[in-house]
This record gives sequence, C-alpha cells and structure tokens, in this order.
Amino acid sequence: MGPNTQAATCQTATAVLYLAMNQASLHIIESHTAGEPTRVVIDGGPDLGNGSLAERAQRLRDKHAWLLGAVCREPRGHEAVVGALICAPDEPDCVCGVIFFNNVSTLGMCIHATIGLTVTLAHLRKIHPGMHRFDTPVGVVSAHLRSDGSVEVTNVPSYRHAAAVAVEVPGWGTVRGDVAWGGNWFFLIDGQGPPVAFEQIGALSDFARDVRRCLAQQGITGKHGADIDHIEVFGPPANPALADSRNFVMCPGGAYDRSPCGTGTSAKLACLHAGDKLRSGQVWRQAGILDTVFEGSFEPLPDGKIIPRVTGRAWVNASSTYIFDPSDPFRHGLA
Ligand code: PYC
Repeated sequence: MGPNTQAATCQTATAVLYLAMNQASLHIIESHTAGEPTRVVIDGGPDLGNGSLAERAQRLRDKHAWLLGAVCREPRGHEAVVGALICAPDEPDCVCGVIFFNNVSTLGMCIHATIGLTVTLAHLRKIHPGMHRFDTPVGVVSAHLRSDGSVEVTNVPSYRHAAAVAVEVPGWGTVRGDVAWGGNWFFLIDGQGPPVAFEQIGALSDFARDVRRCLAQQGITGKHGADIDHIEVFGPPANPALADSRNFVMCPGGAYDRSPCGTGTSAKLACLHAGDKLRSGQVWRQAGILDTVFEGSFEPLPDGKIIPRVTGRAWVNASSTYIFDPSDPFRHGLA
C-alpha cells in the first residue's frame, strides 16, 4: 500500500468514526452585518413540520431548543450571535421561510440577520440581485439585493404604541421612553442614561438591563401584554455629517447589538413619524455603537403605522460544519 492509499484509508476510517459518534451535524454559513453576527443554518437543522412560521417558531422553542445553545452559546458560539433557520415558506412567492433565534429564544424579526441571510443565499448562488420575499413569524418581509452588495429590507408594519412612558429605575429616577413595535418590542430612550459611546458599553448594558427589569416589574408592556425585550438608548452621532443619531441596543439575551439594529431603526422611524419629526421618503441615518450606519426611510399607512425600509451591508466570513460528539457535555452549548 503506497502512502497516498494509506492516507486515504485513514481519512475514510476517521469519517466513519465521526459518523458513528455524531448525532447529527449542521452546516452553517456565517456573516456579519455592520459588525453584528448571523449564522444561517443551511443544512441539518430540525424539521419543524408545517403551519405558520409563528407556530413553527413555537415548536423550535418547545422541542428543539438545543439549536439555540448549539449555535448561539459558548463554547461554539457567543451571546451576540443571531441564528437563522431556513424552512419552507407558508406564504406564496417567498424564497424561503426563516426563524431567527438568539441565545435565549426566537425573535419576531431581525433585519441585520435578514441582510445576512440575503448575502448568504447570494454567496451560495441561490439568489441574484433583485427583490426577494421571506416568510417570518411576524409576517412577510422583502429584501432588495443591489448589485453593489447593499441590501434594503422592507419590514413589517411598525408603529409607536405609547409615547413618553415613565418607568421608575432605582439609581436613575424616572426614565421616560416610547414603546414601539418594529418586528420586536422596543423601549426607546432619548437623552437619559449613560452617554451613548463605545467606552460606556458596560454602564449602558447595566442601565438597559435595569430598565428592562423595571418595565416588567411595573407592568409596562407592548400590545396585548407583550414583553418589551429590546431596550434602545439614543444619543448624538459621533459625526453629524455621517449619521443623524447613535444608538445602543440591548437584546433579550443580554448582548448588545453591534449593528444599529434594523428592527430598532424601524421602531425609531415609527416614533419619528408619530411625532411628526420625519417625512415620508426622508432618509434617517442611524449609527450603532460601533458607528456603523443603517439608512432608514418609511412609507406611511392610512392607520398611522409605517412600512419601514432599512438598508445595510453584510459580509460572509465563514462556512462551518458543526460536530456533535455524544461524549461532549457542551455540544449543545453552556446552559
Ligand atoms: O437588526 O433587527 C435587528 C436585530 C434585532 C436583534 C439583533 N439585531
């Protein structure tokens, strides 16, 4: 047997051994959108059956929560990662259905991950520049992949639910914010709390977690008692020539959004519209805590809601096969 044949036999034996040890494997394409990571599950994810995307998201939470830990928790992942599980759409004319998830639960919508999903599908040559519809648990969204690589996402109808709501936060006193829907529930605070600056991430995180806890304790919710699980704090931009505002967004799993948060930008657009501070078609440049920028604009609806459009860019940066060794106690992530 020559050295090449020996090496090939050894590789086959290793592959057979891994197959015997593995419960399953996942194929993931990774990207980041303005600094915020997305991991799209291309192959090997759980079969969630039929029904609406909202029903299937419930099934993911109830029966297949291991996926959240495997993708979005240490030692393989980390808490800033958002996962995207591709599935069959329930609505017509969609490229696919998608369920977004983080380290603790599923998300209604996620714009940075929709941009990540779009460039991922383009990287795989499944889609080309043009308009593409995706079915999500909160409704159909569309993504316009432009030939320069940027992606404009048209989000679900968004609206301000309540303005200048007061919440008592120990150490901070009365904090006022708007409650708005942008595909997730947000509490938007302007000009209170620590300065919105990169060096203040620790203090901003503590402040945002305190606000979220106090909102829940004081019974302040979104529509129909929905949990307000994203806190968004606004301050002036570092460079007014490049952005209109800078935000800090605390996500439900305790990680801050590295991007300007597309659903948070949608909620902001809804509040600007409700306060008569931005006209239809006017562009709002929302910087995030890393000073990367999403551009937003909106179309008003007769009922006072808006259809937000948010544009950003994502870059594919890895393709991975996850291995699930049954003897690995952390193959599904740290608890
Ligand atoms: O871009 O919509 C967004 C988002 C939500 C949570 C993290 N990013």
